[in-house]
Parts: sequence; C-alpha cells; structure tokens
Amino acid sequence: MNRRLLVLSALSLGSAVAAPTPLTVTATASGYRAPATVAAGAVTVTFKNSGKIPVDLAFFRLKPGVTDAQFQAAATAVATQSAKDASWKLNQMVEVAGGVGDVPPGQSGAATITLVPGKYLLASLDADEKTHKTALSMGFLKTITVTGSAMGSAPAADYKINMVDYRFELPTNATAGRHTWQVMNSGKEPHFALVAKLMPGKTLKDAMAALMSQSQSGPPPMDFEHAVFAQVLTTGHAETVTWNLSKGSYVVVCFVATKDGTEHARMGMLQQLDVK
Ligand SMILES: [Cu+2]
Repeated sequence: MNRRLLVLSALSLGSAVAAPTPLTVTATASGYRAPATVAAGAVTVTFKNSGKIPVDLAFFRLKPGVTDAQFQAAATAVATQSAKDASWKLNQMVEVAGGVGDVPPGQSGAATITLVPGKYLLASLDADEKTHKTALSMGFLKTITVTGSAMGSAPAADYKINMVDYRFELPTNATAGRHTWQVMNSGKEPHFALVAKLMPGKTLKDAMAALMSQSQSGPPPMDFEHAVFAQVLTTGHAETVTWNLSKGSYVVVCFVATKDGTEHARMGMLQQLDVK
C-alpha cells in the first residue's frame, strides 16, 4: 500500500471512531470555571481543583418541567442531609451522566462521559462536615449547553462494572496497573462505584460490620483515602475512568440511598473485588 492510501485509510478509521471531545472544568475559590458549550457525544472531562477545598463534579440534566430553582433546593437538601428521602427526591428530577469524584486541592481527575444535546447543570452535592456550608452555596453550580449531534465515541475499556439494583457485576480477571474501566448503570436506581482497598488483615466481613455499626470505633477497615470512584450515574448512563489499582483485595460500594434512606451498600452493593 502506498503512503497516500495509508493516510486515507487512517483518516477513514479516524472518522469512524472519533476521539472523545476534551472538556476542562476548573474548581476555583468562587465555583466552577468551564466553557459555556461543549459538543455532544463522548466527552473526556478533566477536572482540575485550583481551589482550597476538595470538591467533586457531576453532570445533571433536569427532567422536563423541573426548574433550576427546584433543582437547587432539592440538591441543597441532599448536601445538608435535611431529610431521609432527600436523595430519592432529587433523583426523581434529574438524570445524572456521571462526572468526577472528589478531587483534593491542587490535583485533578478525569472521566469520559456521554452527553446529549441540551442543557446540563454542573453541580457538587458536597458540604463541609463541620460548617455544613454547601458547595452549591460557594458557586459550584454552573450551566453548560451541549450542542450539535453526537461526535466522539467512548474509548474501549479493559474492564467493565455493571451496576444493577442492588449489585455490582464485577470482573473476575482484573490485574494490577493502569487500566480503563467502564462503569455503567443497568438498574432503575442511580448508583455509583467507590473502590477502596481493604486494610492489611481486613476482610469484606469487617467492611460490612463497620458499615452496619452505628458507632465509629477504631480506624475503618478500608483505605478510603486512596479510594477511586465512578460518579453517580442514572439508568442507561456509563462513564469510563482510568484506575491504577495495585494487587490486593478491594471493596466496591455504593452509598446512594433509597426513598427510606437506606444506603445501597446495606442492600447488597458492598462486594469484594480481587486484583491479581
Ligand atoms: Cu447504588
């Protein structure tokens, strides 16, 4: 094949599998900084935290008839944990297309998500543990408009996690190192996936016991500090993340709550993942 044909075939391959659109969102002292628009389709979100507090980022799409004010009130109720069914109520109003979990100041995180044309709200449901001041009230609420028809497609993933009500379908062949993971929600309820390594000598049973006990005594059996995360996804949504897991046993857990306030972790979404 001559050089010209090689170039042509490379170009046609390129158009068949378009790379995700890059989007950078920055957390500042006064909230998110982000472009006003982004192209529809697969979007690789890089979330940089140049602020002073850890914060996360999620892409919310309001269901028809839901106003920004209604969203803000419902999201604030979740952030301040003002009612047992706050999370459930918010979830009736929105679709969540994923995003990036908490990023400490000075660091960044990334995820590839899929966006359809229309308006989304970038928001964080975090609140300061001591002051209860919400990220929303600090400016972590911003509109972004998704334009055009779907362009990029999501990258192929090395491993997949499928979330159903209330269980993770996990790979049994995961190996250590840098890999792409596609996390998808095939359930009816929203879910997320927090992956935390078990502390030396600790088991899934210890993790369950710690979760069920009301009083916190001693250090947690999981290493939450170095946990990796796939953001909340509602039905049919997926995100692709790159995780660098070392060899060992992890727990995969979802803390989204049902209408009566029960965390999914207590209903089965606390499972072991072995990385070889
Ligand atoms: Cu869940």
